[in-house]
Amino acid sequence: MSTVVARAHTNIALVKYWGKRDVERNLPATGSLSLTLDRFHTTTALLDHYGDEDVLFLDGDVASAEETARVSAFLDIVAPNRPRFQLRSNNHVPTAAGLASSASAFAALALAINARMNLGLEDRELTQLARRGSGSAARSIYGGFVRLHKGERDDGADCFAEPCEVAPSLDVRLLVARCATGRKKIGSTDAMERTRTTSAYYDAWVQTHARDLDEATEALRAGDLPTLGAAMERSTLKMHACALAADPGIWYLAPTTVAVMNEVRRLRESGASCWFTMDAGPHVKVLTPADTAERVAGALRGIEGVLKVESCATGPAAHLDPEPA
Ligand code: 2P0
Repeated sequence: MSTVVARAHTNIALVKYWGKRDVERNLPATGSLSLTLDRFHTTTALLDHYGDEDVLFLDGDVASAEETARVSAFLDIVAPNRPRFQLRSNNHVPTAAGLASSASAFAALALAINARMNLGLEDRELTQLARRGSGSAARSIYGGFVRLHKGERDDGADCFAEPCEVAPSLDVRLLVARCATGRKKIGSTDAMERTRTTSAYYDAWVQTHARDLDEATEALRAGDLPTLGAAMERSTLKMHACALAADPGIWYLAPTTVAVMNEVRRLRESGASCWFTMDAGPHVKVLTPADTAERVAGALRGIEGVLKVESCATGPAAHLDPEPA
């Protein structure tokens, strides 16, 4: 009958989510704050299909049984009596290497199923739906800077994302420095659970998180980039320290990652405004004002082992796409 195509852009957390308060409902133990990026996105087409099972194509290839099952389970939560679909998902994101392709993928899927089944969900409800697929996906429903509230309720009704208030003067870029090739060794869902259940620092991570989130939120409102950058670095270093202290320890940082972190600090000591953040992968994302982005990117490109540096601006909200996936 119909084909629905949705597009969602990926996001990078400045204040991180790491750990769940409810695994079944995928409720985060902390809030988070992110920037949706213009450069990386996922396009997902939902097509009618008359087989007994969903069929998922990822970047043109039939997906694994595990990947298909994850998507089918997500669609079943949303619409238990739905028909089966053929899904074509194309990632314009380096998959599973710490650039959060699951964020854009589940945000696009939430939008597509909402349209296809005429569910009539508003944006806030879409963030809650996307979160069931992947915690970070809640934030990719919106463009720009987005805050995900962890909520307190057991049913997750108060866990949702919303856009942040941002000072008009704030004009930033996020430089993505790719520091290694290949897929990550441990997925973030498993890594978060191991961290939560074994890391000696987990409670401290959760307890000190709100201060970083509130400071970053207020800094955005005030256009105070140094305060935002400091909260961002603090959050990523605490997240990685917490994962390092899991048993067995988890680390995503490669030698080149550390070289980039050192260079960012050196640049800052020499007067440049720039701050780093890393996710569940070796790449480093560097926040910097738009007017210094080229200079900072040039310095990062000069580091041995850095494969590519791409400059990202603020990306748009997830939307239905008239173009084929
Ligand atoms: C984040 N990450 O806030 C953090 C920082 C990675 C490091 O959210 O288990 O794929 O599907 O909810 O969203 C990546 O984890 O995890 C992530 P699930 P998700 O962006």
